[in-house]
Amino acid sequence: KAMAGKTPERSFIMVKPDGVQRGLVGEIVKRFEQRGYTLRAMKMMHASKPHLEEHYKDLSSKGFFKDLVAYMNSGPVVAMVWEGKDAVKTGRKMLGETNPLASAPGTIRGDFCIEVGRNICHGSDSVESANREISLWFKPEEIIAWDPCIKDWIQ
Ligand code: 3AN
Repeated sequence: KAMAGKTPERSFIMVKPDGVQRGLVGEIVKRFEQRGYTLRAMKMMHASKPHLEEHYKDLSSKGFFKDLVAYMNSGPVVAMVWEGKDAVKTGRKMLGETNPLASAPGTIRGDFCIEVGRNICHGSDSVESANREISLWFKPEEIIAWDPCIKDWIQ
């Protein structure tokens, strides 16, 4: 098996409030499933402003920070942990660029949005961020160990 002996990488992927309101949860989940990633955790929640400020603390000096937190607090999000080979970098590729106008067609943002402040999804930008974000959004017992046998075919 390709994965034998290796700890598979995990990324924190989130459908933002606009993605939830536009009915794109299934579309985003579908793309990670069909690419071959394994879903380890998923929950819908209406995140508090302090929680979102912690999530985006690296951006706290930016002019758009307050609007970003208000947007993310405007409705429920769907938080997920996806696992598999190169999950962080490939997850970002699947999402597209931060600015949807720079995102290639075929990416999630390149197919579904045009506005940087309404870019429908989030993906961790490094393995370190992924670990930090996963422990911010999920308790250890919410991350489910299971073994989809299909991974023998796709990983
Ligand atoms: P990404 O979401 O691609 O990791 P970050 O972490 O730089 O990008 O930005 C986090 C979020 O902040 C973006 N998803 C977007 O919603 C918002 N954002 C980033 N840059 C801008 C900007 N120039 N104007 C408004 N919002 C922005």
